[in-house]
Amino acid sequence: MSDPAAGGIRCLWMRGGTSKGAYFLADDLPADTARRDALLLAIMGSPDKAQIDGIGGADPLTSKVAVLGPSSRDDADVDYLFLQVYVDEALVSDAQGCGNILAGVGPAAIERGLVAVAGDETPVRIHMVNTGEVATARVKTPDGRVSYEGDAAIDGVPGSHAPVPLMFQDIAGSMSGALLPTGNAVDVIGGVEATLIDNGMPIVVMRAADLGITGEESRETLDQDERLKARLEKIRLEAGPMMNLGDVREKSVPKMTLVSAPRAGGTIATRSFIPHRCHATIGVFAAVSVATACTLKGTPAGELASLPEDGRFLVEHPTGAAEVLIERDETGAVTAAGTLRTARKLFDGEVFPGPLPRPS
Ligand code: NQM
Repeated sequence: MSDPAAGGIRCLWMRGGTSKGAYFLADDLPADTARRDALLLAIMGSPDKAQIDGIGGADPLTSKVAVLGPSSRDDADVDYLFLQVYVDEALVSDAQGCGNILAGVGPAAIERGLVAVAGDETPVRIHMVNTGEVATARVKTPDGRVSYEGDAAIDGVPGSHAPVPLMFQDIAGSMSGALLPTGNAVDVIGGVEATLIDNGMPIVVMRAADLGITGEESRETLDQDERLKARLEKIRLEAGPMMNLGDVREKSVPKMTLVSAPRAGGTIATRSFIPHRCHATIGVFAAVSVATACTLKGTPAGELASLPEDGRFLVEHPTGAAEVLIERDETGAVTAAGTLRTARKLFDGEVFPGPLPRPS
């Protein structure tokens, strides 16, 4: 591993979907979790609202880390551990995965020589260490190297880029053990009807109207609504143990998703809290989980959704919509899911952490 005292640490800074993060090889970071987390906090500049002394972007969506290594299992090519580095708390959490940062993992694994190019398009099977599941990404590799250029556009990211399709299987109960961890499609918490669901990401789905908002508000408006956020946090702390996630005070799951009827021809409209700030768009696995909730009759999302005939669920969010592909069996149960993302290498070099906290 590179010695932080001696200099920089090898780092790829990439946009993955609508997030941004630092991609490291596991071998370039301390093996000891406490030392690794202290180093990542120093690299990002946390805890500090502005992350002024680090490379973090002062937003949970740009304070993310991917740790890559050779696959520890036969059915995958690369191991990917996701870490959320909190912005204004000295916390690094592995209690969730991230489907947006996942979009950069295939390209990064090829850039770092963990996966060999296999023609004009290279499939990369990614073991998502946080949840134990495998995703397949298809990466454009003309001329023997990763190409980031292309015609694919996703809402929340300006311009167009090379497509990175992602496919998932068996993601139900990724962190909660079951698609519906309480066994119910609807629970009532703090007087609010909620679907506690996990199809890749544990989320709590509630009607926006039941929380006193329309569901059309901007991210900025919702971020300033301290009363709403306090109410959501109270519900979240109750939902955590119900979803087999234990005490979630220091965890970034479950996410809180407020739904309303679609307004732009999509399936459902969402405002997603991750969990203490409103998402500028919506997380990939959160979108898959909401889309799955839309298929459950008699639930807040099921009642508001306008279901597509062709399996292409458009999950509306504050800056557009995310498309989720859902396959269902004859009983209507969701069997597979996928999405289209893009990713881009922003820089490749060495990062220099600020002073590390003294070990206690
Ligand atoms: O749900 C943000 C993001 C995410 C996670 C978050 C994500 C997912 O947009 O799979 O992508 O929910 O904290 O990067």
